[in-house]
Amino acid sequence: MTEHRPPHPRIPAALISLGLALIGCPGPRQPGPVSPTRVTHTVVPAPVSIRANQGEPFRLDSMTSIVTTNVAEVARTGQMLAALLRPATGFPIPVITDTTRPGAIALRLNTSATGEAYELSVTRDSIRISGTASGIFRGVQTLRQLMPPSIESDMRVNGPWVVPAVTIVDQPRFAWRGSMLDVARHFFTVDEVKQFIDLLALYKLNVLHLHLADDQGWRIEIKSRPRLAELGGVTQVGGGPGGFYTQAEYADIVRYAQERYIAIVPEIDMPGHTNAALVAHPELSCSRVPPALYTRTEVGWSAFCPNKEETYALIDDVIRELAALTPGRYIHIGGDEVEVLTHEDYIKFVERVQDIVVRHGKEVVGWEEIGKARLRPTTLAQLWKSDSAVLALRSGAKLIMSPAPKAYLDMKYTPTTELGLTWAAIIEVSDVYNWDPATYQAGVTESNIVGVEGPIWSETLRNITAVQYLAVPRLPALAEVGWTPQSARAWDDFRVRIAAHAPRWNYLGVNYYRSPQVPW
Ligand code: TNX
Repeated sequence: MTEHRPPHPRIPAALISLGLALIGCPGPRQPGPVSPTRVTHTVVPAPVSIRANQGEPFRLDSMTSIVTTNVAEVARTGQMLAALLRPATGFPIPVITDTTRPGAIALRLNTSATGEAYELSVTRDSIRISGTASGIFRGVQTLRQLMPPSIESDMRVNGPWVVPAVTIVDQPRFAWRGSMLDVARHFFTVDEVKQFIDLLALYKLNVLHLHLADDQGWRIEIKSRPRLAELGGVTQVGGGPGGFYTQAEYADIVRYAQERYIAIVPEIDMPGHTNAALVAHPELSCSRVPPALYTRTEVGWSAFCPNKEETYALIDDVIRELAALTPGRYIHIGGDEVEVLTHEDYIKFVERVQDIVVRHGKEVVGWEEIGKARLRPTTLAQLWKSDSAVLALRSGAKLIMSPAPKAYLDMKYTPTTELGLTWAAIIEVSDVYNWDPATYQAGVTESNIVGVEGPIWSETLRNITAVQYLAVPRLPALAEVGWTPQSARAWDDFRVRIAAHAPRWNYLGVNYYRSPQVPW
């Protein structure tokens, strides 16, 4: 996607402030002790800097308009904001390009801004959001959270629609802030995936990693290999009907995410977790014996045969079609939990598939086990169990931090939580919040990390309501880990802010866990 910038090199916040100071801008204020302008707010993730302006707040009324530049991307964000504001307020909220109109919400590109940075300033007379195109979209989410939760209502409700007079200067700590949805163990419809994307957008996440193939199901149409989805997509955990996305449906998901500045990272897990593919193509297993469909949840037992050219011919077809469907830079090749191949065969496989992905113009993400192979410096390894991620650093590859005891959002909240698993940990909201990706793993520093991701494996999750229950409020907590400077984060502050989001989730129809740690 156009605004999904390369994750590195990243510029430390301090250097950006210094740069802004040199060109005469105040730059982000350092978070610090109570100042006279300190503002209480409920924005999640907490912005880098927020201070109160003199004077009255802004009030939306029947005259409020949205003024955008005529850059199509910004105009589209303006239309999305208008669509959000109209139902609850009942105001017409025209979207126009007339810059002289008073009482307006103005969205402006700032050509010197980078990444997802934005500034938001509110006075009695206007609201201005400026930044990159993606930054403006992020700033709109902040504006949304500065308004009463009832702004999310799809029926007209009473205001007043007051926005406090503040100035916010904001940008993310990490370039990669994601979640993963496992659509293989249980299948989720296009509409359910879009609902999940809406949740990511509200909390300024910018990556949705889709786990598209596993033992139980193959979920994406591959036109040159139609058997994969037709035979491999027919069931799921527990034996339900499963399903798959046609390429047109998948492209619709990608476009929906792109409009929200979220990159879809497609994962085809291999060489293990491949039973569904082998049902369709038994010639790719070393034994050639056609396997049965699988609907239970053990892992580690299936594998593509790494010594057959047919294996790489199929992978080439799959990656070529996926690359054509992927505007983002990355394709995820899995690589986890292979218990039936030799070390040498595993390494050879990963290196060959890495070359295939690069030949199709994309870069590789893999679970941390791929660190055992020779990686390209542009490859990303996803830490989950901390046993081989540091090996990936030998080649200059960087890490996505998804340590299971902190970031696995498919774990139970408490031993009695009905949904979820327990193998990695029991994970309350504060556990997700209280860690620093830059100090979590010995041998890994901030410069080795592109960001954080919260995987949601779906062995126990049969619909999006169940996914939401495990994701909320832990995904907003992880979003703050990824966005907000470490020095500006505090659990006691977060728990109060996130409590105020419950009415918003109720209006949005989002299921959530009422953690006893949060003062609802
Ligand atoms: C481990 S995490 C897996 C998945 C399971 C998950 C359940 C990883 C790379 N592999 O196959 O679904 O645990 O929490």
